Formats: sequence, structure tokens, C-alpha cells
Amino acid sequence: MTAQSTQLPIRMISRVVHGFGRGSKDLGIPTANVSLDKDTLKCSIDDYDALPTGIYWGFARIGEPSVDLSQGKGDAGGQSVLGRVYTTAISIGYNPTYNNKEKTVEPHLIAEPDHPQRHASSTGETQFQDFYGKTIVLSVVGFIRNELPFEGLDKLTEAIKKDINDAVNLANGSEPFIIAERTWVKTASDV
Ligand code: ADP
Ligand code: RBF
Ligand code: MG
Repeated sequence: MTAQSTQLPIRMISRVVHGFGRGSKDLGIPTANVSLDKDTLKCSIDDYDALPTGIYWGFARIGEPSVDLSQGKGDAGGQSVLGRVYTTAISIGYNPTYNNKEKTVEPHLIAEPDHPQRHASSTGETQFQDFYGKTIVLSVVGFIRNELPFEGLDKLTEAIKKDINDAVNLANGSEPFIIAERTWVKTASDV
């Protein structure tokens, strides 16, 4: 099932877990896999099976805002990933190029254009330090496209790079619902 726009935004609070380690290694595009464990995940859609597959854009924050604000100020240049709101390109589904058996929710966090990590990955996308085990606050705001099987990793990487570009352009809008989701991600402690 693909999300109808009436189902959006989908709000989640969970933890970052390990996937297959392919995002960075195969594609040069790391994705923070969201724990879908019932005891860990808080989600505005109750039924896990009802989470709609597809490629989306939205906003994400890693870590608690109170802790992270102080860390953000204290580190070198204030560039820590923690506590800040990032635009994100999100995959929800079965990665049909790989034929996964389990559904995953995987946001790629996109740093601001002038951030030193913005082009640090092997394919020129955002690469932060690892943040496994941290809290993730995620709002899935808009639909980009259906997930597709690609012939070869170059084609998949090329498509995801276009999604990242689309996500940045769409998230730059100033419509009230966009501002509302950005604000929710910044401050939320519950869905
Ligand atoms: P996995 O299969 O374990 O999810 P990935 O290769 O997809 O491995 O890498 C994801 C991990 O990389 C995240 O859990 C996070 O700790 C880290 N990471 C670094 N930069 C980013 C980013 N821009 N977006 C998402 N995760 C990132
Ligand atoms: N995987 C696919 O098999 N087909 C896709 O169309 C697809 N689109 C993606 C779009 C974005 C924005 C992201 C972040 C990931 C996408 N993926 C897709 C998932 C990708 O295969 C997965 O992140 C890696 O295999 C690492 O788990
Ligand atoms: Mg991943």
C-alpha cells in the first residue's frame, strides 16, 4: 500500500538500529534504520503493517533536544549531528533491488549545503559519525515516488541522489504544514 496524502504526515519516535550495512558500503548513502520493535516504536499509525511503502521526504532529529543543545554548542564548530533538525529522504518498504523479506523505514539525513559533512560519503552525499542506538524523531511529510527494483547499484544510487535533491527542494517550502512538522521534530517527546 502506498500512502495517500491523507495519511501524511506520519510521525515516529524510535531508536536507530543496525541494518545490513549496505547503505554506506554499496551505495555511499547511509540510512538510519528505524527500530520497528513494538516496545520501542511510537508512531502516529498504530498498525505496523499499515505503514505505506514508498520514497518520501521529511524531517529527522537524532538524540534528545535538551542534551543535544549543549553538545551542539560545546563541540568543534557546533557541527554535531545531535539535536538538530535535518531534511531527510526516506525509504519505507522492502528495497526491491535487494528483495528484503522485512519492511524497513530508512531515512538518509541531509546536511545543510555548507556543512563539512554534506559531501563526505563515497558518492558525495552526507556522511556523519555513526549514531546507532540513539533516539530518532522522524516526520514523513510528503510522497516522492514508489520504490522500484533497479538493474544495478549505479542506477539505484543515481535515483536516490535525485530523491535527495527533490527532498531538499520540497522541504524548503514555507507552507504552514511544512513549518509545523519541522517544529514538531525539533521539540517532540511524544507522537
Ligand atoms: P545500516 O545497514 O546498519 O543502516 P548504513 O550503511 O545504512 O548501515 O549506515 C547507517 C548508519 O550510518 C546510521 O545508523 C548512522 O549511525 C550513520 N549515518 C552517518 N551519516 C548518516 C546520514 N547522513 N543519514 C543516516 N545515517 C547516517
Ligand atoms: N531501494 C530499492 O530497492 N529501490 C528503491 O527505489 C529505493 N529507493 C530509495 C530511496 C531513498 C531516498 C533511500 C534513502 C533509499 C532507497 N532504497 C531503495 C533503499 C536502499 O536499497 C537501502 O537504503 C540500502 O540497500 C541500504 O539498506
Ligand atoms: Mg541503513
